[in-house]
Amino acid sequence: MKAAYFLTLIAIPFMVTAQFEPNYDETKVPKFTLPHLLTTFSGKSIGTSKKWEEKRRPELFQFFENQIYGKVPGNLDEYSFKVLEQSDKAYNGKARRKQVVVNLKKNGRTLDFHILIYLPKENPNAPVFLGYNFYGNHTVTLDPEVSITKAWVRNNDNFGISNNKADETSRGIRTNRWAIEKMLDNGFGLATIYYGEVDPDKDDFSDGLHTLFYKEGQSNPKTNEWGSLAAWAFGLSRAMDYLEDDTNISEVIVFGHSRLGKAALWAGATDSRFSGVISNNSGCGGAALSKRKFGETIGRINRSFPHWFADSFEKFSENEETLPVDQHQLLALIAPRPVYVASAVEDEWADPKGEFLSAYHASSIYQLYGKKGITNKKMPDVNSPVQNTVAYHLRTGKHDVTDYDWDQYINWAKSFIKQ
Ligand code: GTR
Repeated sequence: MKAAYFLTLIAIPFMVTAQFEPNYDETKVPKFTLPHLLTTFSGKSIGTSKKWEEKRRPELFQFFENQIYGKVPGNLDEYSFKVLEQSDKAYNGKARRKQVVVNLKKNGRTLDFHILIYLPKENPNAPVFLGYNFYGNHTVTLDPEVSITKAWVRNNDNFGISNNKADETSRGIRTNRWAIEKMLDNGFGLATIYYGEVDPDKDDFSDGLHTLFYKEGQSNPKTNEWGSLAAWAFGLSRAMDYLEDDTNISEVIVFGHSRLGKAALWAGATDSRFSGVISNNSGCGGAALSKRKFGETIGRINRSFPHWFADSFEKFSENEETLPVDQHQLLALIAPRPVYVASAVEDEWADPKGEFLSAYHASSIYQLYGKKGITNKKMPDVNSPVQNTVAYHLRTGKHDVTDYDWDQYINWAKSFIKQ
């Protein structure tokens, strides 16, 4: 009897995971009331951007910080960086390359991460896209001078990565996702970081950024403290500390794909130095509305990736109804700065319609700032971008980052960057 009970206890969580059937049927999307952007939790309506900044934004921000992504527990003790290498001969002399190491210190512990930067030589003070990569800086380019990360990397047979170590075999395997020459030709630069150097993407809090902040005897963040997404967002801000002082860089638009799109959105919400934010296929816990429960859900993401969010987010697993916010309000925290949400037709797991509706519903705060968001509630046709201060496109194809996406981001960024 006791043994059977014990077995049931062990078996249930696995069964729930195994049984998860994502809903891809629009008629089965539950009826829900979207939490109102411009009404405070106590029911007061917000009619000006001033009131938004004084009353509504802070309470929403605190909710996302304490109940979803988790709080950063304090400040660093020390921060420093060093340009390890630079050249003006990259991309056949078209680009200036810099490889910068950033060093973070706290409680006597230390962490290094590397920023790879390409800047168009023709533009001595260029805007850059800043974005994490999934497998190491050496994977975004065939440039033989880019150093290979020594950090833990997820194994990938296709990329020749085993024993969680990257080597020459994986150089350039992700060039398809980073249209570097296109950026350079349009006057933009790229700054990229391997996200695993900031926090390895595994359910293990014994490594990465979190450990720097532990008090004596602590081995996990507290319930309302940061998961990996917030740690990655914090890393983007520390990259920004360097980038904003680099005299060859004018401004920084933060970009991310998928889980790193979720991190980019949170970075945009927490750090107003980013002059624009791009969420590429960020899905659940990113741009997609949670209450639609279409594709990936809160319960599913918390079970598959228990380390991404604060533990406090767990109470909304299979319980989206009680969530007093939704992800359009995350986008709204970025206002009035430009934000771009992009989806892909075959990426139903990320709920393209939920991503679109989020951008649409966030737009009311942009209006209060006199900026144009998404004004038509009907989803635009495939490959027909709508590019205002809030921008959206749905492209053909899969969960990925393509040249088409970069064409749109570059075009849109040109509309608001100071040149
Ligand atoms: C999936 C996850 C998504 C998305 C994606 C990715 O497995 O369910 O939320 O983040 O990974 O990052 O590629």
